[in-house]
Amino acid sequence: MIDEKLQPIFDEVLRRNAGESEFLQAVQEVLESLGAVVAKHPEYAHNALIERICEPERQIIFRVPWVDDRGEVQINRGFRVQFNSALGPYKGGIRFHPSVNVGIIKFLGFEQIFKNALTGLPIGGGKGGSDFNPRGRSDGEVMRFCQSFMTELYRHIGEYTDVPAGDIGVGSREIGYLFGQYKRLTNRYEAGVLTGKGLVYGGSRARTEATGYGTAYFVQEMLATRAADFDGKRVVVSGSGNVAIYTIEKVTEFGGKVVACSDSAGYVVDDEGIDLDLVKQIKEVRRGRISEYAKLKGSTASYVEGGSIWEVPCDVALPSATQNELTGKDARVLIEHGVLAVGEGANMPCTPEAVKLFQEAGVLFGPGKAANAGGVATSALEMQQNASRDSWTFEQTEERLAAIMRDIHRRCAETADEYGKPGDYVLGANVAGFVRVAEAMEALGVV
Ligand code: NDP
Ligand code: 2IT
Repeated sequence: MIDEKLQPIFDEVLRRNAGESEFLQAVQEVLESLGAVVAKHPEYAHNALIERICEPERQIIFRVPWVDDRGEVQINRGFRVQFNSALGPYKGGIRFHPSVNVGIIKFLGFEQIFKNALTGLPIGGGKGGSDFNPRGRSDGEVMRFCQSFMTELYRHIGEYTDVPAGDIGVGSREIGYLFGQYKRLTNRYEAGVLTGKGLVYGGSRARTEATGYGTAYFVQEMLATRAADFDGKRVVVSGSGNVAIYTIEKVTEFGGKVVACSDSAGYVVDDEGIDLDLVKQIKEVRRGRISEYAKLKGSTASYVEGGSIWEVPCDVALPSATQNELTGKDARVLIEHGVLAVGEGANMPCTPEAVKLFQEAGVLFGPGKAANAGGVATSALEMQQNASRDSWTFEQTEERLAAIMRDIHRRCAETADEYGKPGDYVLGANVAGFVRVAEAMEALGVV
């Protein structure tokens, strides 16, 4: 429920962003958390501060023409939403997926504001992307697409302005092509303009692993509040991309047994525990489908086409694919199977109904803006290394990441306690993130 004082703000957001369902869903969830804050700190509602947080500072939409391998001209749409720069340059990933539209980029950019604030690092919130579908495209096609995308984007970004990174469909290959074109267009070796770079041209160690590792660290902290840990737990991780792979890696290191993962076509179950080297071979090297896992692994593994991965019984569920992939129906099944904790590796993977069911059932629930903040936090560490022309060891970087995740957990938990909702990480994350942004916005005046 949105507090009656904040309802007119949401009504206006609804009117102005009609039909952008994911964006409206993300705003509604945050506004539902803010009633108690404005009661305690009326100054945060002055000068239309909350209305301003809900309106992007700048939205850029552009045409991306490119030539495919058959010589035919293709047209895609590019986006960059520069949502909030009160705490630092806009920061957030770029998503290439056919489903991308302005509402999805705005939801992601909005979430990013609070996530980035929670890291405690000096980064504002933004997000970008395109409806380009990299599936089945050659390296040459992906390169030409990235070059055309950057040919417009370069004028809007910069190390002090806006620093994109990867997201769905954008990994180190795409970041390399984007950085190459930025360098060519500007004639500047400005490493801090993008993060998620390869190690040989200014990337940070542990950035590839950071989101997944960070999610595992965050969930470990949640489990510890119930005197539990990953050891011996059955874990299900959806997706099999960057976040899923490194979540599986760290959870396994922590003693958990990951028994299932997926892609958009189906899921695999392996009661021996997922063989991560095989998943990496299929997904990172061959860019193949998860169905191949069952064929290659043999009798312990099975592949289920379509269906819901959340039917696989588990103690810990880590949705790490995409928004709204875990519904109320799935949540009921997980609760029936006795799930102890759910951590969002993806952005907003659980529907509002699912979140409510988990919380009512007393399941530990870590929202994405806290649980998956390790990726962007390590991007900020990459920016630090670029600014100081330094390069840290893997251990040093992972130690910083682990400390940041423990800190985010503590801040969310303490904020939930302060507002009389112990264990409510949704409230804790929204409020702790909001307060930091609100204080900066108040100080900076009406801009
Ligand atoms: P990848 O592109 O590496 O992997 C995405 C995975 O999710 C693939 O297995 C993909 O399957 C699956 N997937 C994507 N879209 C859908 C869909 N519509 N339905 C079902 N499955 C789908 O992306 P990431 O791992 O980087 O991102 C995963 C999630 O984590 C996203 O929500 C992203 O926003 C979030 N995130 C990413 C961060 C990062 O640093 N990369 C940081 C924080 C959050 P298929 O191959 O079949 O499409
Ligand atoms: O959703 C996210 O936090 C990301 N895709 C990572 C953003 C970043 O700038 O590293």
